[in-house]
Amino acid sequence: MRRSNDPRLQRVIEKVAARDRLDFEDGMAMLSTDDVVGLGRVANAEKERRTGSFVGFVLNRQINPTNVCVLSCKFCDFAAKKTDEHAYEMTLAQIRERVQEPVREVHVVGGLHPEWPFERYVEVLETIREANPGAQIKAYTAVEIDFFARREKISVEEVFDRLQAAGMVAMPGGGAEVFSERVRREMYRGKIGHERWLEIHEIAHGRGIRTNATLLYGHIETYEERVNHMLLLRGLQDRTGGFFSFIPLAFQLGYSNIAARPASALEDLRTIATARLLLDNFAHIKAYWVMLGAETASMALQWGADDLDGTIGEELIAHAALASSPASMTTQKLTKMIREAGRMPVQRDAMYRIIAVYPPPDNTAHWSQRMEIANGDPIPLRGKVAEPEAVDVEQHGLHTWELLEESAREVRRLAKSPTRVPPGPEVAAGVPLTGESEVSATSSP
Ligand code: V47
Repeated sequence: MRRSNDPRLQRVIEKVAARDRLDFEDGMAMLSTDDVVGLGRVANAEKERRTGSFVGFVLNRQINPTNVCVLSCKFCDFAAKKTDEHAYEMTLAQIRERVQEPVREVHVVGGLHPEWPFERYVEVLETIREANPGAQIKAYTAVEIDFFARREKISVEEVFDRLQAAGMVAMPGGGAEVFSERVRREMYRGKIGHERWLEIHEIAHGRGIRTNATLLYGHIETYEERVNHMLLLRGLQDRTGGFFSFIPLAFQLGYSNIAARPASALEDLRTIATARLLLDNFAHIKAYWVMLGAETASMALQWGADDLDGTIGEELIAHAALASSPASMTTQKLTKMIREAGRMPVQRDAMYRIIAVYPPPDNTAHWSQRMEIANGDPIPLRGKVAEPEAVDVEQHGLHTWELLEESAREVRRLAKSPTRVPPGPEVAAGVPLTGESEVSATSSP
């Protein structure tokens, strides 16, 4: 590994080479280094050691059943009070309609409605499961779980019993914000603190529910608070191993007047790379394109990230805060972003199982010069999830994340053989999906 002119980063490089665990000081050195390229080189090497050249994405939909919320977090432009003009409550029929497309994952998160009984939140999951039995439901943040338990005067375990019975299989990582009492008091006083957030995830892990973790950065938090946040997550992961992925969420300014300007692309890349190296027990680091924007998210795939999240359908939280990214992506756009970063796209499910790999086609033109991609028009994918040129990894026993260079070579070899995903209504991994509609692009509102 090349030497860095920054002596503190050089120490990190040597520790990573010796496989010594990084500490608080190393976290601070990474977040504050001017040698962003040197930092990216180490984080990238670590990413490649774990997942080779592969980068994951999922065909998913985000459902935000209501924005009505008892909380008044200063940073949140999504939440509304019941009488606000922009307040909304989705009906179960609307939810049913929104999840009928052939997706692998439905991500559910919304407001803490003062009048909705817990049963209503349970019905949301039942409706999704009934409408699309092939989709895996990743539902409700620790903040919502705590709200349900307090509202119903039942334990967190009982909340999980009901949600799991209704179809929940994984939990998203939202609501973590920054693990700092100072920031909580200043920005989201009414919301649970980090101890309760970690406790709820620990209970989930104890029940075999896998979860994610987020960090909201780029507002009033300090570098010390960011590093502490990551170290607290690492501590829980040491005990449970229940986290799938870490997702740094770049703060969108919206109407909040909290920060003068959004985090720069360099700041985003430093944060992603720091997470990859400090969170040595997290399998995946997600570059969430909705908050980062497509360009920075693509670059993050060379700075330690190995996942882009998904197609989404219609994103409301960041877009309420004026995010300039599109509200959804097609498979074509996601695979283009991944390929432009020199990576091989891997379609995964909500449980991070690999469904299909998209090897490079026999085409020497650069991705951005290929017309059908440059135009960004979706190629219709009626009723199927994997494109015909994807390799059916299940068929070849490659559905594992131990995808190092050898398996990348194997995928390239298979790509030249005739055993591709057959076109048709079934998806590669054999789980039947309902719905016939196109996986289409939606531009931002
Ligand atoms: O909890 C709210 C954050 C989160 C803003 O687990 C904001 O796979 C930036 O958690 N700017 C919801 N962020 C989104 C989330 C998530 C997203 C993608 C994948 C997963 C996963 C989880 O968004 C909230 C809050 O922390 N948020 N407002 C804002 N203005």
